[in-house]
Amino acid sequence: HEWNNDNEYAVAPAKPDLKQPPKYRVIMLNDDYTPMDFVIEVLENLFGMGRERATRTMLQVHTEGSALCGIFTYEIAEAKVEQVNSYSQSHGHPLQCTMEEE
Ligand code: NFA
Repeated sequence: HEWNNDNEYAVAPAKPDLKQPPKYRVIMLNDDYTPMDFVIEVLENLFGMGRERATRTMLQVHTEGSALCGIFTYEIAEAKVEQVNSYSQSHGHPLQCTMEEE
């Protein structure tokens, strides 16, 4: 049958590779110092949120300690984290994001 080819070696039948690439959550972390308006600006400009969603997400970080900013491939998630962290640092704020595999 299909495990026996003409060359007398047992070869597994090829199966279609339907695997999706792994995804990563980008999580924003609360701190005591970053101004709320700055956090909203970051969520709007780096995560494409509108003002209402950005405001709700900022408040969730503020009250719960963290919130989801988005779900991305590894490379995009890594770039978002780096952009948030370096932009915040360059403006003298401790705001940080991290990433975790879904
Ligand atoms: N906790 C910050 C403050 O009281 C606001 C903040 C929200 C910081 C979300 C970081 C993330 N100024």
